[in-house]
Amino acid sequence: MPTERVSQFSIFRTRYLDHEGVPLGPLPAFATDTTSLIPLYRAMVRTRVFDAKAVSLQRTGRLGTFASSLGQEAVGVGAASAMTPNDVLVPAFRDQAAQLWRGVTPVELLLYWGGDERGSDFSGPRQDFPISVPVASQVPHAAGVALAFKLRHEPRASLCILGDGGTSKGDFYEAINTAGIWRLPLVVLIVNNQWAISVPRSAQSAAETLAQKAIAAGIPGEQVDGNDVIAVRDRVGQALDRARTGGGATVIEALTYRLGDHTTADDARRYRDDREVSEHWHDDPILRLRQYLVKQAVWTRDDDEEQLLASLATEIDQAAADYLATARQPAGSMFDFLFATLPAPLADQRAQALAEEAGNA
Ligand SMILES: Cc1ncc(C[n+]2csc(CCOP(=O)(O)OP(=O)(O)O)c2C)c(N)n1
Ligand SMILES: [Mg+2]
Repeated sequence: MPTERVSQFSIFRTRYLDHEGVPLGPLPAFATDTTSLIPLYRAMVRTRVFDAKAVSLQRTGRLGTFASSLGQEAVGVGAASAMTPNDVLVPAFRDQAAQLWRGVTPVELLLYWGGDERGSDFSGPRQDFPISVPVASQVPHAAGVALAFKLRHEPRASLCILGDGGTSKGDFYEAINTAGIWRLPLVVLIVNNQWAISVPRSAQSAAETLAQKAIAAGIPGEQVDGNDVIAVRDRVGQALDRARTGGGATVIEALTYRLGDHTTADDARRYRDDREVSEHWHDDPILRLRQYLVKQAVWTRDDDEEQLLASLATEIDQAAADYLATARQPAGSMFDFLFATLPAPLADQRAQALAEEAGNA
């Protein structure tokens, strides 16, 4: 038959520590000084403490709907710790681990989830994008950021995070196609937490890996163990370096697991087996790194851990108090920051909101 093979591809997965925190081989250079991993560990625990506080604020009627990142902390911390301050983070709604590392404050995140626009007006990483709740709409934005860097000849990269479900959206395909053809300094990090609300990964795509979607865009795709913060930092770091030096875009699929409900508005027990969840607790990214640090004798389960938890409780309790003490914005604010000129129907709604607010005062 006059047929020849014209293309073939493989997808590789990187992991440095096994589930019990035992190295599978030599660690990357940044991790050879074990104490340099302690900030990563602290940041993962900080995210978890923050998430628990946010869920309890929602449960007691003091926060809006919230998306916990329980179990996924290594993805955000690993990725954000590989960025330079000049890179731009373009996050989805479950990426507080990355945002906190970048310098978004816990108070700002709570304001955001409490419905206050000022929560997106970061005091820290001014160039980072606000949270995107519309699934995958942030990926073309991130490609646009990368295009701007390229046109201005700036050695910076754009890091976009989205979920496994988001990779089914046209936005994702369009953005990576553009990134491929224009060789954009973009890293697209897929957080494959195995679920998109109640849709399991197996029902999301017939592709064997989500990383291989990159191949059709002409860019490299790979998997990383998303519960191994060392692996995430290493692979995202390499991709960012390549992006900043003219090597183009990369898609990285981080394999992890959503240990919590989709959001506080969800009850995952209605569609997910408890046993599946408890099995995944054995693969907790925080436990994995802690086991390694303890074995390396740079961390103790009692003193160091207790001190960390105590100082984080103080920090996050204070953030919650500051959030709760923040004076509300006037009702008109929700109309004021989207349009240069407010369309007439919205102007009517604005007037009505102000009148109701005055009546309630
Ligand atoms: C455009 C759009 N469609 C639907 C929704 C409702 N929605 C919110 S989250 C979500 C699933 C997202 O799954 P995934 O991309 O895997 O991210 P994860 O929630 O697991 O972090 C959906 C359908 C939305 N926010 N935006
Ligand atoms: Mg998901």
